[in-house]
Amino acid sequence: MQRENVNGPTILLFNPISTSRGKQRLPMSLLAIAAVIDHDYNPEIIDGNLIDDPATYIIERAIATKAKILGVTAMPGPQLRQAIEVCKIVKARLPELIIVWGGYFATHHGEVCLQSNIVDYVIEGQGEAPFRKFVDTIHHGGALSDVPSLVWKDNGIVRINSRAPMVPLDNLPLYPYHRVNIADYRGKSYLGDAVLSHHSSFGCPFACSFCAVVKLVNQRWLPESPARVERVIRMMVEDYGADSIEFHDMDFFVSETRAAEIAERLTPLNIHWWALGRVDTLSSYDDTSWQKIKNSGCKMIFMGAESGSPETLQLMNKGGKSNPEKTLYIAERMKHLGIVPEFSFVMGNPPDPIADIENTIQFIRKLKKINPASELILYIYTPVPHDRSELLRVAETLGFRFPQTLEEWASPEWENFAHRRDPNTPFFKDKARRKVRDFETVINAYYPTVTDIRLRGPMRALLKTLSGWRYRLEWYSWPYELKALQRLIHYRRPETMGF
Ligand code: B12
Ligand code: SF4
Repeated sequence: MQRENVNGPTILLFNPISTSRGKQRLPMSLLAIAAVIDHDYNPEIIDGNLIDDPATYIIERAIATKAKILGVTAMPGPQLRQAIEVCKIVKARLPELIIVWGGYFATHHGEVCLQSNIVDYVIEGQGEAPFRKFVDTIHHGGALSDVPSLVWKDNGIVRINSRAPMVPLDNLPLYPYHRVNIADYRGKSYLGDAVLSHHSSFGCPFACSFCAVVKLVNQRWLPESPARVERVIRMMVEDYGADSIEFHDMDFFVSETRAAEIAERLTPLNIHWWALGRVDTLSSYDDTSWQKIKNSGCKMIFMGAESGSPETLQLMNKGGKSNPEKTLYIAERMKHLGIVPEFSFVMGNPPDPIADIENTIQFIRKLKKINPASELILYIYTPVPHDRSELLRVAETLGFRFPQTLEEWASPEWENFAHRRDPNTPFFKDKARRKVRDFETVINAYYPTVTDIRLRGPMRALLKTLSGWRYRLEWYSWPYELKALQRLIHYRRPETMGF
């Protein structure tokens, strides 16, 4: 993580802890902003996933390098908790060090960040161009009012500068991978023994009511060209020893021509890969594209199925041509192709969460019958700031409010909220929560996940047998015996991936 200060002033960049040791992914948010300052400054990436006491380390490095700026990325949840804890300590010890936050949480809750007095500035949305301008302004002078996308305090008043125009990804420099130790980020999974990650497009053209991406990118989608994707992945394979790639794009498959060309270019690399897409987009892909995708080593695709009800999909503003029939169709199609579909559902939507859950449970049973290998990720509706969300409007009518301070965000209750599994919203009661979790326990036992690399044959069979009567009778309540067994086996369920 430490490098000689050869290029000019050091800028410290902090990625707070986001997962358990050994499962950390490349800190792409920071690599992206480091890329645009790499030549003229000396970005130093500090990863809370790799060190025990990041606050002390940051203070030491700031003193040693005389850094003026600490950039921090944060998603809601445990990553936010560490961001707050660490910045509090650092601010108290080094009040002159400028702390700037960016990423999902800061973009959604910029004013709350600034009111905390531990965050000096926030950069909203796509970070590269505004961050470069901000860093230059701090080091070489200029007006903060000229830094686009900046949220700042002007004599105590919070100002939000207009957003910077988004920059196409091919016009931005490649990530400076030499700023991290790649071996720290090569992990094992269902895909392979040396998995690295890449983000081959930024944004998404849709505006689903529950989705955090909308405020970040305002329905823009910026794809890397297939040639550049090939260049990066080739480097990961040939120089950094990857045998598989997770594409973390919000919506990898928006363009069929691009996806098919990327697939063709990846085929000679002999890797496995995984990416996220929409059910309706993928349903319209033709056989030739699917064959190319299959041949290139695609093993699994994550899709937001969201609901078994067309009315709820409409309330979610799922857009495009989404409907539950297409989910069933794509599950069948992927069975024949031998690519595992991973479906996420957003359950417990207002105004009638219990009816919504019941409906989606019935739909999931149908889906599993068609393709038992389908992975399931069951989320509970968790509001996000969103100007056009009908769901958020209904939730607010029912009493929902976001926290107004960083302290409140750091509380266990709001940390749970961020995990989207136990959000404790006013319209979502214990009964509904138990219903989802009990169903999940039974269905995960009845159809143990095929991607679990630690779950062996006899254990799969035992789980299936023990859960069989429950599944057949649709009796999901109090599945204590299954919970105990699952704890004992301790298998990796897909929802722990973090999407
Ligand atoms: C990789 C990833 C992870 C990784 C960890 C990443 C890390 N930083 O260590 C793992 C798998 C561990 C993970 C876990 C979780 N994640 Co996550 N994750 C992602 C994912 C897929 C990609 C993030 C990424 O690297 N993007 C690539 C970079 C280049 O883009 P970016 O982050 O947006 O960064 C740009 C700007 O935001 C900005 N920027 C970002 N940081 C900074 C900092 C500064 C200083 C500046 C100036 C600018 C800036 O500039 C960058 C370049 O333009 C996103 C979805 C997505 N595709 O974005 C979800 C996402 C961020 N995760 C999400 C969630 C909910 C989680 C979990 C809470 C899931 C769960 N249910 O448990 C967990 C918990 C994490 C924790 N412990 O706190 C949500 C956040 C929702 C929200 N309300 O904000 C997202 C949006 C997924 C989704 N569609 O809902 N995640
Ligand atoms: S849920 Fe998926 S399709 Fe909808 S806005 Fe978010 S990233 Fe786009």
